[in-house]
Amino acid sequence: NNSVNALTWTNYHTLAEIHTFLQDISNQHKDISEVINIGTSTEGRTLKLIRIGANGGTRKKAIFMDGAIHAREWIAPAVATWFVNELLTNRNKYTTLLSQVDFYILPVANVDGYEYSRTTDRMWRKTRSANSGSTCRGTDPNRNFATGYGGPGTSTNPCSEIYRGTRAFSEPETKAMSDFINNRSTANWIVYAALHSYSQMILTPWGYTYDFPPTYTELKNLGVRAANALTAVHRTSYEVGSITEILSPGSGGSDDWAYGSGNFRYSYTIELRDTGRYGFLLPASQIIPTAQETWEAVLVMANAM
Ligand code: ING
Ligand code: ZN
Repeated sequence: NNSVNALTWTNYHTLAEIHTFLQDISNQHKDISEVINIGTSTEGRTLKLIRIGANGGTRKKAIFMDGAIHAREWIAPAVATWFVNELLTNRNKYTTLLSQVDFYILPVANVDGYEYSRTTDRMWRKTRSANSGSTCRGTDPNRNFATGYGGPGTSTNPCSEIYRGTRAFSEPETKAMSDFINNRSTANWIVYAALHSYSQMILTPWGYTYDFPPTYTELKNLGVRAANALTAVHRTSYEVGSITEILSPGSGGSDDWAYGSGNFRYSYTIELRDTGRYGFLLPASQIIPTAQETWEAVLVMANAM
């Protein structure tokens, strides 16, 4: 079947190609994976994630990763699908890990925005929902989660790139993610990693306040270990710290919610390559090296569970 594994990591792909890849590779590895539709976007597209892990008992330790919550950050789904391919194609390398940990990978969280960025406006960031009383579209899904919702680093202006929406989880995409995480009784969530670009940073909560979270030392220590493993691959430098410490406030982010809701012990936003030379327009020739190095960081996180 020549449609199987029909994804490459030398160019960026459409949503349809990504979704077909997930289903095809899962069909080849049915014993340790499944594709789960977790919801439907504003424009009616399916939110597809893949669970990878050997069937263990109930409440298996689990890591959740999402990509392309922001539409223009194309490197995120490229890296996420590379992870899926790595885990399944080289499954024999990961037998012990996959017996202990379930990976839940949602390569494209903002499906409508991602397609809009591919077809119409390369620099689109937000969802594509209509805003009443405005001709501007979209909510920033990374300002739409409930923890710290409406705080600093957000906007009430529907035309803003950091528009927070009318209320927490107003977007079907963020609602689907939080419902899935809250309701997945077979997952013992430990690590949450949101894949974004760009800046080369591993960020911890909080984004909504300058205060540090109660377990900041633990979050930072694992983040530093992950960054060191990443850097060892291609000598790419990474910064590690809380969002407000090394960036600026942003409230309603997915990582603040993952941690603040109590669902996850560890929560990170990983800002992938680069530091601004190409920015969101990272050449496809950098997909594989970016994925290789980031994978080592993810393995440090997964092995800490
Ligand atoms: N950066 C993140 C953003 O949403 C962030 C930084 C993460 C802010 C988490 C707040 C919470 O703006 C990118 N590149 O999207
Ligand atoms: Zn982003």
